[in-house]
Amino acid sequence: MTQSASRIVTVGAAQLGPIALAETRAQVVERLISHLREAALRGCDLVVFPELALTTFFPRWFMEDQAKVDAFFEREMPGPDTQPLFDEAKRLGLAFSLGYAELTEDGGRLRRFNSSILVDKQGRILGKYRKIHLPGHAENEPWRAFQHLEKRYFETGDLGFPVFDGLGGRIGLCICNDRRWPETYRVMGLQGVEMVLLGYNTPVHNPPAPEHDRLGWFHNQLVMQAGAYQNATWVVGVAKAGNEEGVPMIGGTQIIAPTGETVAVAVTEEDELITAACDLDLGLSYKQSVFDFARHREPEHYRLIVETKGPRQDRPKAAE
Ligand code: CDV
Repeated sequence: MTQSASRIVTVGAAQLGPIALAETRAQVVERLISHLREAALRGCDLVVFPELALTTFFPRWFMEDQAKVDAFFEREMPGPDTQPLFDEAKRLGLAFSLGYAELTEDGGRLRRFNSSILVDKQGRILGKYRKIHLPGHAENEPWRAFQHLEKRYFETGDLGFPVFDGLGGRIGLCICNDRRWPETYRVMGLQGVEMVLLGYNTPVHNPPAPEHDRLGWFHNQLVMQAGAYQNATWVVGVAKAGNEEGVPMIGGTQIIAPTGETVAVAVTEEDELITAACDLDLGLSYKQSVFDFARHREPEHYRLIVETKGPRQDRPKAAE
């Protein structure tokens, strides 16, 4: 009997420690390249970098001068500062995903997104995702210890939750706050996703709800493990961690199997690479049994999910 080819993807989850405001793109790219070299030594196929991995997490500051804001954005990808990352990854034969702030011109209009790309081993961009769940607020809220102005600086992503064929499997991208929403994983699950790559910047302190602060690490793990298990997919969650410009952010970078189990986890809040050999077929038995969507889902009863944004006061009538 012929055996099917193995579908092992060795993944490096490349956690970053803090990026200082004063750090240049070239300095940050050097840090990313160090991760690539370590990943190649450890036999990786794919390296996953965090959300907004080229700069400090700038939505923590209220800025009125758009030129100052735009200094955190990339106008081309790769551009002069990021080309060395693409070149080194190609030389090492590594695919990677990278989060960055994207500034693009569309019909004469400037548009800004919190984006992530998947780059194949030949240095070609296989796919792009633009963050859909933008947390925080749009106006200055000086009562906060720090701001979270993603709703001011970015538009809601317009590419849906696409999945891409690559690395012998089906890869999905999402970003940070997206990981808290079951819809994110399910939309990708319905496209047969086998590995979800996501980066995050999650402050320990949540100004509107400080009672959540002690639970940040737990919630991080909870949502990613649930997303993995319920959709029979690998999930690779990668932090930018540590004390960045006075704001402590959680680590907890981890690689989660379709069983829902974490198989590798970072133990620092600094630049740290964790790796795992991920068998893309590990989700198959779940996709064919408890989570055989075609057999067991009942979408007729899930209508509210797409018909309503917030909770409704009027409750749909129960069937007679
Ligand atoms: N970058 C993020 O999206 N951060 C949010 C914080 C603000 C809660 C997160 O969901 O981790």
